[in-house]
Amino acid sequence: GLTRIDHVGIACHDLEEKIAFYESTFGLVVASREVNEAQGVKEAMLHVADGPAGSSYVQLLEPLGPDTPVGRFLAKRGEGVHHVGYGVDDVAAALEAIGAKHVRLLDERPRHGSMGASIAFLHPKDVGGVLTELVQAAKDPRQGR
Ligand code: V0V
Ligand code: CO
Repeated sequence: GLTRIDHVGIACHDLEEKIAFYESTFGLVVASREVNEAQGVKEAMLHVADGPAGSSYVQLLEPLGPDTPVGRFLAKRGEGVHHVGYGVDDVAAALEAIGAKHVRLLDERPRHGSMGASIAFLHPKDVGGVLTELVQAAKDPRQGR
């Protein structure tokens, strides 16, 4: 099952500007920055809190170009909440269980996510309009979570 909210993904035009906003407004601290070519994003994770099931973050996302998931989202809807990422213990097992319930999987197999996580997305049209990400954190705590 789902163990926590791992992160809320927020689409923006200017990553550095939004990082500065979250730092100065909420006092959040950047835990990691990464360019993920496969996902078409430059992203930063800002640490919010630590809980019994792991940590939670705000993920700020700037598109690498207009023809990417976040680039298309910004053109259509503008800046704002892009996806919710839930923690799971085993993303492959979660995909199998959820795929059996007529929810379309955007990823048949886990892919590389922020801070060494294994991630997979579910189609927003099958989750009430919410792009939903499953996140299995890296086992090695040095990788962040
Ligand atoms: C698109 N739609 C959304 C949406 N993006 N609805 C809710 N939330 C979103 N974020 C709607 C859109 O309004 C359309 O509905 C419909 O889905 C098809 O969208 P589209 O404009 O054709 O856009 P596409 O071609 O980008 O397809 C949308 C999907 C795509 C969701 C299939 O963006 C995708 O595969 N996303 C998964 C990968 C991803 O988002 N990566 C970036 C984050 P109407 O208007 O026709 O009704 S990477 C990340 O989070 C990482 C690395 C991490 O956490 O570690
Ligand atoms: Co994400």
